[in-house]
Amino acid sequence: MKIGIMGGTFDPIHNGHVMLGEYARNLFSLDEIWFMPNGNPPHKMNVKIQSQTKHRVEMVRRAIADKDGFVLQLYEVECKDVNYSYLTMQHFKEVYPECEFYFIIGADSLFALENWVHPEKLVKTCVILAAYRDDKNTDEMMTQISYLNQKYDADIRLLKTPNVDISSTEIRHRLKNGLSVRDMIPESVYQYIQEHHLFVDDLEEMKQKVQKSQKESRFMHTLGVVETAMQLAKQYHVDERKAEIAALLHDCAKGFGGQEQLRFCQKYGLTITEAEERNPFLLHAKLGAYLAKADYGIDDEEILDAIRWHTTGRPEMTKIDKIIYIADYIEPNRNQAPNLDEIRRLARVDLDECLYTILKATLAYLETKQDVIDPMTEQTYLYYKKLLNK
Ligand code: DGI
Ligand code: FE
Ligand code: FE
Repeated sequence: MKIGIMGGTFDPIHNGHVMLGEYARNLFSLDEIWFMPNGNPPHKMNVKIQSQTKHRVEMVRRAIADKDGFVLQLYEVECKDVNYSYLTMQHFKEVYPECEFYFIIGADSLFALENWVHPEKLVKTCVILAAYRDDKNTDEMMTQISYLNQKYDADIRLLKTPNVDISSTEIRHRLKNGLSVRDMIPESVYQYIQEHHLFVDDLEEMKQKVQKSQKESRFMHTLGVVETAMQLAKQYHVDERKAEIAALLHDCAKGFGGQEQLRFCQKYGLTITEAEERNPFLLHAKLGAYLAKADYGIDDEEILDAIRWHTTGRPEMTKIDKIIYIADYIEPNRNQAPNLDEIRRLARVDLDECLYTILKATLAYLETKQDVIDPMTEQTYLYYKKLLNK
């Protein structure tokens, strides 16, 4: 058996990797290509590997699932020690003595090979295929290959590949910025990335930033809204990730006092209504939407709207608007409002009924307190009252 080894971080695996495997198999009549995601690559010890090993592995599994002779090799991932190629290959040689191995490397690695750990031991275990793009000058590579072959008594050969200009770094960058990567990765890998929200902005970072901006009790409330909103999103088939972000950021402007909020709104050119002037605390919703975009980099209008309308609501609320509005009211740390048990029950049964009940209770509460009633709260109430024939 002739076996090609394609090691890599595969973060994510892309069409260039798959194609390289195919070229190697065809040009050198290999029986199998082992795709081997690395666990602890020595040269990347300091670099944060972007997606967890589990995801890198699953993406490879999907990318090669329908390719004859392509095999997922988990040896390095399961190996607890740092992965040195010479050790991995010595292991394969020992376990599969009858196999001939072809270790596939890129052009860059060809020029770094001397700095690897024990290159002289590596070359004893396998043929090395140095991939180069056929639009590049080969002289330099040929010189390096002869040099290394002589120095180590190695069998290094050129592996001609077409010019596929794809890199995992660029794919991660494009995904982060919402650009298309569809012709750079297999469809199945794309689906997997979407399903698991890989390579999008790190929510942990966002969470820490919110935490820093809020008092502890407020942050506890925020986490309660996140949890509740995600449950509701799941039940009502709303994108859970969007609900999570909207919930996390819904009170992100709440750390500022009323006067500060007024000043910020003026500074950022946000309109201030009469009700908001009289009770600047109402501004934290629209200021929150502004900051979610400006400070937290959220562009999604559905998320921004859910934040913008979370205090007053609005007529014709979207499902995510409703979920944030309701979660804000019923999250587990809330215990003041009357009738909470009934409202919590309603949330699981009928979003509109629940919404209406909260609006009604809020207006009643504001009236007893003689507090400013934002016309939008009133309008929202009337809209849902009519809609539900109350
Ligand atoms: O920011 P939170 O305290 O988590 O929640 P929120 O943004 O929904 O604010 C809740 C308060 O908002 C609650 O005490 C009712 C009040 N509210 C809702 N509509 C109006 C309102 N307050 C005034 N003054 N006017 C309104 O129209
Ligand atoms: Fe709020
Ligand atoms: Fe809130």
